[in-house]
Amino acid sequence: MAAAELEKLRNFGILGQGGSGKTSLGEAMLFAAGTTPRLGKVQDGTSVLDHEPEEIKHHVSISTAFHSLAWKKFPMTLIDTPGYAAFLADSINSMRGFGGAVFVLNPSVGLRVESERLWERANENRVSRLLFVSKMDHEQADVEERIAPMLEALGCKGVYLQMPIGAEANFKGVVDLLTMKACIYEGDTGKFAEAEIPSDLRSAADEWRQKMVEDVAETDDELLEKFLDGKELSTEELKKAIREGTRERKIFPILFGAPLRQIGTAQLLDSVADYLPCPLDEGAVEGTNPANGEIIRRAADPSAPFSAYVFKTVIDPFAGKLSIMRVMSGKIAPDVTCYVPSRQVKEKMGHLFRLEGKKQEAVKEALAGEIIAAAKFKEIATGDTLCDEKAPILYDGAAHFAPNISFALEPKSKADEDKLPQGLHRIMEEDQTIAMHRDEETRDFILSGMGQQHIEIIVEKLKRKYGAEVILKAPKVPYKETIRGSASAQGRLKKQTGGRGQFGDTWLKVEPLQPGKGFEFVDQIVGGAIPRNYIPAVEKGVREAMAGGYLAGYQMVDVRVTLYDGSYHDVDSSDIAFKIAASMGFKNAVEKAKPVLLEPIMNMEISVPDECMGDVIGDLNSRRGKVLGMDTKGHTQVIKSRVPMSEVLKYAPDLRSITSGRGEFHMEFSHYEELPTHLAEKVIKEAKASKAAAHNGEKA
Ligand SMILES: Nc1nc2c(ncn2[C@@H]2O[C@H](COP(=O)(O)OP(=O)(O)OP(=O)(O)O)[C@@H](O)[C@H]2O)c(=O)[nH]1
Ligand SMILES: [Mg+2]
Repeated sequence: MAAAELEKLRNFGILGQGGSGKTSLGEAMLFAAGTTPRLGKVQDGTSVLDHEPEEIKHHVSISTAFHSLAWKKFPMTLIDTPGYAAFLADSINSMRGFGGAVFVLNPSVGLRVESERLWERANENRVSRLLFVSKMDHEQADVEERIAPMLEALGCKGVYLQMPIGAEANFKGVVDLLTMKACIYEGDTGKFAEAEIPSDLRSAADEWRQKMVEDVAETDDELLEKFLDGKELSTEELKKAIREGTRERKIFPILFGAPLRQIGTAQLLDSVADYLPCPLDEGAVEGTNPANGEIIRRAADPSAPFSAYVFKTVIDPFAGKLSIMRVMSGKIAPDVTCYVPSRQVKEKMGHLFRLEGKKQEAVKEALAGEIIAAAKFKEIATGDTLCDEKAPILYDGAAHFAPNISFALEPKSKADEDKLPQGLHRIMEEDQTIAMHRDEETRDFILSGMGQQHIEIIVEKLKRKYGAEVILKAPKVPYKETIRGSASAQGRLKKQTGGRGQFGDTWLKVEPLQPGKGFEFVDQIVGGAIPRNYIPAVEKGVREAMAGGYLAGYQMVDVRVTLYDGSYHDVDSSDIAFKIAASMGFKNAVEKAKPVLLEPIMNMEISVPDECMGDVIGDLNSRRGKVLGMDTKGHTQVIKSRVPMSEVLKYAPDLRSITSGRGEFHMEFSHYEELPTHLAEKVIKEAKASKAAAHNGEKA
């Protein structure tokens, strides 16, 4: 791209909750700009944006997709992000690539939690936004009444730049409130003509315009004065104020459309060009000087030293690893040496590509402000800053997301088991929200992620891309153990086997601590009952015994252990003997101190249509859930509740069936509570059985 073109470049994200119509909008834009020969559809699997096989199969976006287009001499990069909770990390990380976005609202559903999370993150990332009210051909009475509570929940000042013409099946187009012309579409052809405002809509349109002018004037003192003096504001003046107000996020222009029927797309693209920022408008971005921690600011200036930020990594079946980055300053080309200040490594830039859906277009160089993919980096990962070693800068890394659910993966065969770690490792390069470890006892692979749907998709990818087939087993609940009472006991090891014996003797007291305090070790040995050099071994023995639990093998927490007496033998005592004695003493004390199991409790926010609320709450009660409160958002009820994790391990499909697919939920860990006795007995029994099975397996 030539430097002169940067002013026209628009990198814009498409953001919004799951299923709001983002990808369909992206497809309509690509088609309207003549980039694609026909309108791609999510439902038919013909979308160039939802191109991954798992996206095509499930009709949802899983990973952010990129495509360039040109609209009236404006080169644009469209960034279509996922909207469902399990995949939001990718959308949030992608916000580092763009300064402007189209935020899609779905008036027939209202606002769900995902929209609010995205909105907050877009605020933090200083993303300017247009609001696009989509699916206007859908059930749509009183659209303004539906939008008002959404704007309130988002806490933003929306300004209508258009008035819709017709509704539902009769939705035909929009009145442009700046030019006061009607744009009327011919059926679903995507063709439209400018016309006079139909006479029956004239007075409503005048009212809408008046409101728009007032809203826009309020963003600028000079304009406001003129407006209050009763003077006419010119279209140019209004446009300039809208552009500035949008850029500064004082206002959020509202537009309408129905992308599936190709209505409203051209006007939205005009607004992207007119009101969303170019990289130069986005202002300087802050980073630090890795040498001294000083703040440095870099604007998207192609003549500055080069720096780039990698916000996403993709493993492409043909091109291999692609590091998707935003050039923050200067320019880049293949063979440039990239310095990674966070790890002090250097790597040469590989071939550069512009991403076009699943395809890539090779380019020779890229300037500040452009989004570009570099092939085959070895060391460089998502979240890295790349820069000129002579002018180093370090930008903030990627946002961290803690996985909230774990499943056990059982390889189907030995061959699958061999392929699994390598495949997972590659998937983890693309997706930093998953974690994996091996269960010592069962030898299962434990995969943690952002939700059940997320884990299921990873299992599909493992099979398709890396040939590793696994069975998904019920997730494991990370129970913990603690004690409710205090007790003291002795732990004594005395062994005489031929030569040197083993001797250790400890007296320990255990007491409960406040929840969350973990572990405290108190040494009260006086008068040399146990020589000082054995005390660390005693503490180690206690810690190891705590990690192994007492009731069912789960980590014991919130216990104070006091070592208050003991004895030793001049020849036979050793670290190992004291370690074993301490562990015995700890178990003997715990046995008398009312040990209990603790279970993790989740905070859940469930959004459901009004009519499903009773069923969803009834179901929550049967899962030992507690409803904490309720919020109404349009026709959606948001239920805030606390539910034990063990009861909602497979909540997604159940909620889907109770609400016919219209419910959504988000959950995160809250705290631990005591597991009721009858359930604890079951967990203890299962733990014993699985230990016995593992033991027999070892012997066999
Ligand atoms: N009636 C109607 N349906 C639409 C329109 N746009 C999209 N849809 C439908 O809404 C559903 C979701 O559309 P998508 O474009 O996949 O939505 P999305 O926001 O990209 O979804 P995720 O990326 O998975 O969050 C699909 O069934 C679309 O066919 C529209 O303008 N009118
Ligand atoms: Mg999508």
